[in-house]
Amino acid sequence: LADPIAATIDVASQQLIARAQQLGVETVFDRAETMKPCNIGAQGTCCKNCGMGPCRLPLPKSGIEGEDTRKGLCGATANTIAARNFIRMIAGGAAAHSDHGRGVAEVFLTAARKETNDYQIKDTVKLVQVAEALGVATTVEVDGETKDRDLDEVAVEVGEIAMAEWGKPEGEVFYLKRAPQALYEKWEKQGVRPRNIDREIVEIMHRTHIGVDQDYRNLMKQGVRAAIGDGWGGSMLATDLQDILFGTPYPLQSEANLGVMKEDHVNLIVHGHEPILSEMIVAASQSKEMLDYAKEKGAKGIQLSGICCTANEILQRHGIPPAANFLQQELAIITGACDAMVVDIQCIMQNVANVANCFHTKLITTHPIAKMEQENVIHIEFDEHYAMEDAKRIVKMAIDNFENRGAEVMIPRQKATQIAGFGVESIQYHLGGTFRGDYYTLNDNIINGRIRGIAGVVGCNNARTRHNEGHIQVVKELIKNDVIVLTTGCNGIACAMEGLLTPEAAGVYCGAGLAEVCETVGIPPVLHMGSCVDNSRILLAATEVVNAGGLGNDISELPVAGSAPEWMSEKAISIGQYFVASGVYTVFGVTFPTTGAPVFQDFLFKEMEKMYGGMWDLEIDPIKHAHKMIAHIDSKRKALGIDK
Ligand code: NFS
Repeated sequence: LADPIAATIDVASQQLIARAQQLGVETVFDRAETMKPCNIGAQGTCCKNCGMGPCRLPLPKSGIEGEDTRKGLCGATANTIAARNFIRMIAGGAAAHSDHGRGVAEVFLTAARKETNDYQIKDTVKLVQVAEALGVATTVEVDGETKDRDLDEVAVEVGEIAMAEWGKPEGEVFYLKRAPQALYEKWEKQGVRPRNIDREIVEIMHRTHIGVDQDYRNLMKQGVRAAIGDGWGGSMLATDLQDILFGTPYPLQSEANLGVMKEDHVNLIVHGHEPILSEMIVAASQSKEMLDYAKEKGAKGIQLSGICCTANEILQRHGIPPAANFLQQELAIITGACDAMVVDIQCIMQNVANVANCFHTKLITTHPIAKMEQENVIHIEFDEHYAMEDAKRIVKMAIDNFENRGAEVMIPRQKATQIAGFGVESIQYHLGGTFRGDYYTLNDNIINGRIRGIAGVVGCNNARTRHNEGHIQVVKELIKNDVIVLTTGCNGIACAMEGLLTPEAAGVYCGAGLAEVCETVGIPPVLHMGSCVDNSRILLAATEVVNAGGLGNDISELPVAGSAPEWMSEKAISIGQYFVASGVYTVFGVTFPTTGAPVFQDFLFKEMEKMYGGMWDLEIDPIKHAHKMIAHIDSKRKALGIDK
């Protein structure tokens, strides 16, 4: 069994891991003790792309002396195998983000065509911005006069053009042109501009089939192209269309951690990634009809909370608190107070079904592409045409289950206050110039050195390392050294639980320069930018910093760095790669899936910088991890001539 204290830094989680062990319920933390990863697979040098294998090419303990003669049956080298595996991970991650985006685009089009009453176009300012970025006209000439076009018409056209981004037969992804000109030109020169979102993912599957692409540089060229199609395509469209449908987030107050659950309330938890369903659940759970019904059933109210990126979506738009990040999903059920957990897609552990089976919790899958084999799982397929009806059915199921709770409820007390909901627009509001309406104040504070640089710290939890420890140590070390942090995903939830997402955290944890800026404008030193598809917000914020002037012509010239201290998903690899290809030095913690192919790894860690200005790195120690980022930030400051 796992040692609860060694498994996580979070006290609430420690209590619930111990609780699970008392009750004989197994969790991911225990499994991480009993099953260790395969050494060859972890190095990235196991090839199972055909039936002659798996061919296993581990790096000898003593390293390679002289020529590397390792080969698979077909002759594939360690470099080829690791590169194929790596870009298949990019394909998996890019597909996940982009297919989520496609789902949003479909609902968007349904709403634009007014085929549903449950979804409407909410943010027309963003609609016009997105229309312009997609080449949709927003004005018309009438009798020689320029007039605004009817927004309903614009919305339908935006929906149709957006949908085509996944599979259009010619041209390139529209949003590439939103990048700084110098970056766009780099992509052009390297031949990595994605033609459409789906094609680049399909081409990865083709090129990694046996006997196709056997040059790691050429394989990576395709990996980069698909990753750009994710960050500057599928993910960015997901964010934009979600903002138009559900509202662009603005800073708001909420809480985080398992202590947000309430014993005398119906606890309904939404887990997964798409806000399509969870937006409706928010509305349903706040409706008078459902609240009355909950009271009728003996509850004081309905406490909705979230896990993983669905949590971040409804946090940033409605202030609904996240109860947990990735590694705490089983623990939310072990409280004994989770009346229903509703899941859609991505990052849902199959074991939640086994845990739910030990309690009264109803586990409900909702997406046609994400079901579970266990018999206790209920499937309610969500249909956007009957969105509210479906949502009410789910909320009602949670309410009906309230009375079935066992006696043994244990909700930890721990929760923290947080301010979330930052984005390109709100950073402009808080850190823009009064008259200029751009990122002037932010740039000015970077130039004068109060803010040393900007870090994007994002990503998952990984059961192979102590839960949240890497996240918190990296972020604290950065802000201590005056680096402002932009966060998304499970890092955002970890920072919230630790109390880092409050303006008051500035005085406690920050260096003097960053503390002064945060206190003056009243923002936290760590700005929560949303879910993992919202990393696209970080790309656009970086572009705004370039456009505001004084810090070079490209993202690669900025004093910025990226990090995923506890990554585990394929999505993280795709995100890392589009940050690298956008010019950002990006450090991962825990492990890296190419260590068995040193030449290929060198290509990612060193040579890539010459091509894109950004490169990968691996640093397991969180403090060294942060200092590698700071050293990079300092080198960029020096190159800009702003080091004092
Ligand atoms: Ni991101 Fe979100 Fe968390 Fe990792 Fe999973 S929830 S999309 S993949 S585990 S950060």
